Amino acid sequence: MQSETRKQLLKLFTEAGDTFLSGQKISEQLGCSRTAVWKHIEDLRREGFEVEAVRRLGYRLKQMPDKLNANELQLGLKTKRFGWNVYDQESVPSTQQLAHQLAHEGAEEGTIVIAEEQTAGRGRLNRIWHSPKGTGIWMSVILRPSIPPQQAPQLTLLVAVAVAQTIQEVTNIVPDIKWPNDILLNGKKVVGILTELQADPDQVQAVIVGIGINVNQKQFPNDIASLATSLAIETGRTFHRPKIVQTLLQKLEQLYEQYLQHGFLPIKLLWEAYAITIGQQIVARTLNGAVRGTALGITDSGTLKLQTEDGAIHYIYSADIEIKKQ
Ligand code: BT5
Repeated sequence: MQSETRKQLLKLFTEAGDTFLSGQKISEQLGCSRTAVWKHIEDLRREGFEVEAVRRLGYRLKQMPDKLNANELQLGLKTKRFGWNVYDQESVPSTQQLAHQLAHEGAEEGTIVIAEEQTAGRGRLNRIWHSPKGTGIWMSVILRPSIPPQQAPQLTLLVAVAVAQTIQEVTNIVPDIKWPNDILLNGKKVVGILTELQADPDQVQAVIVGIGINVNQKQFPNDIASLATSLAIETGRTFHRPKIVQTLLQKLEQLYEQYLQHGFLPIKLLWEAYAITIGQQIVARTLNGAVRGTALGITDSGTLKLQTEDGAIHYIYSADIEIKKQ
């Protein structure tokens, strides 16, 4: 099917929502014969769209395919800039790697790289991020804020808020954020966020934000089975991934605009509402060793403030946090 006709037909269906569209009406709108309409609908079905046909009423779109490609992601997308430049891939080593390359080549802000599968998905410190095919959201977003590199950790927290709001909206469960980059449901990790920079000493050129969301997995490999969970495991439902990406891009764009206009403070307040780390006894494992104490909060730049038993205050820029049972 020609992509323009396809686009028009999908637009008609999405605008109609639950209402049936008659074959006559579609053929008028598309300027083609009833037989051509029927062929276009068969094409959509072959692509995985579920189109219901009822005699005398016509057609309506019941279900879109759960595919993370530009067509599905942009249909009904409500953002201004985020997600309008999409690199959709079936399989990549890591969406971060491709996004870095695109950012170097000048890709615009809001460009996303998204894949059905990552064969070398990574976390912080090159740890492995399990990214099996067709079940999760493995995505990198390119941002170009005019900020000094020291402020970039704020963006990890901003993204965490956007993802937490998204999960809350689609599941009705309020997730927890564990500083700096984990999102948990029932104490298990459902999302990981990886923020990487391309920067000069005093100016960020691009921030590559990697977001991994476990959506429809029913189980995990042994090494992470006790730590990881998915939206499906927690709710007993399966989710339509393109819809989640659309919601996320919208929240992300809103928060990012707010951040550029008003700074980190409003984001910090939102972040604190989801944070489980604050006020807890924690162990922060940094590259320079472990520090044990009470997490007092985060500073206005997103750094974790920790007080050890002797009363000393430590500022933690990057660490793995273990929350101690009280
Ligand atoms: C993170 O690292 O949590 C950041 C993960 C970012 C993944 C995204 S996916 C799109 C983009 N492309 C990439 O290649 N990466 C980004 P960290 O805090 O270091 O946590 C890593 C640890 O989480 C691992 O050592 C495992 O213990 C655990 N883990 C691995 N895969 C997981 C999964 N699918 N779900 C939950 N936990 C997982």
